[in-house]
Amino acid sequence: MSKIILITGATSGFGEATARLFAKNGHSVIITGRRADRLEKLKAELESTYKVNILALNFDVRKQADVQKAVASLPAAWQQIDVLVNNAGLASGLDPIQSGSLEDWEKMIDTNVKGLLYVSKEIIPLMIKRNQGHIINLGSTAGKEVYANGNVYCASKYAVDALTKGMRIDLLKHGIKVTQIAPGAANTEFATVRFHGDKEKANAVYKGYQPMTADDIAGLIYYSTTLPPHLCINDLVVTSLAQANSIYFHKTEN
Ligand code: NDP
Ligand code: 8X3
Repeated sequence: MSKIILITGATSGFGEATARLFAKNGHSVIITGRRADRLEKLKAELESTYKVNILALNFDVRKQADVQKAVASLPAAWQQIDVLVNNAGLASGLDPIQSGSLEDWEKMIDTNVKGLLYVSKEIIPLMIKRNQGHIINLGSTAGKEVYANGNVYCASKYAVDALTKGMRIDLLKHGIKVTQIAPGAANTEFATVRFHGDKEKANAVYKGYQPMTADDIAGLIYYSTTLPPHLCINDLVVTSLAQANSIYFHKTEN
């Protein structure tokens, strides 16, 4: 049966790969993000390749009024959202707490924590009305163990971990599934964003081992939505074979 999926941050990485996979499987997808050109391009590509309905919503998850306006603009049929993938997020900087930038801190907290809340606040009532739905939050291994210089990014992902648990408890009686996917390192635009566009530093993050890809994570997000109605993955921590947790990697020299 075709479902309606809303994905935040579908212009790159996990979100884009997830949009492709749901579209490939015949679902209607609401793709969102700040880069309107990428949204339009992806919408056109998915509609023509998979003959599915794609709706693009261009907004910044940090702007509560814009989030509210975007969701309110959805035609009634599109408001029947079956799956919300709270994916939009970022790391900005990798500095010791004593020299971190306020601007980076605010960007991470406003996007990863407040943005996730703003979007959830608009979608949860629509799911409660139907007594069904599935919320999938992108946490991280960074939300399981803190690593050096990860401070605020880790804190924001610990918040996602706590919010996922809180949502799961509060939404139990409404028949809404809540899942956290907590990946380790995956090669997307994530590190380039973290290092403010420095590609050399970003590429170094993925050297000496085989990192996960956006498609790997999209596959798990998709899988979590294919379980029977009485099953819910609460928390799925996933890393490449070469990574044990936030801190321990097995990398080859070079
Ligand atoms: P990317 O940088 O490739 O994608 C991030 C997406 O988030 C983009 O589509 C971007 O869209 C969107 N986004 C960022 N800020 C905002 C904003 N203010 N408003 C709306 N959309 C926004 O990174 P990933 O795909 O790797 O990351 C996706 C999620 O997974 C994040 O939450 C990240 O923390 C998490 N994660 C990533 C891991 C990794 O190693 N890659 C591992 C564990 C978790 P746009 O810029 O167009 O707005
Ligand atoms: C992204 C993974 O290890 O860069 O959440 O924090 S890590």
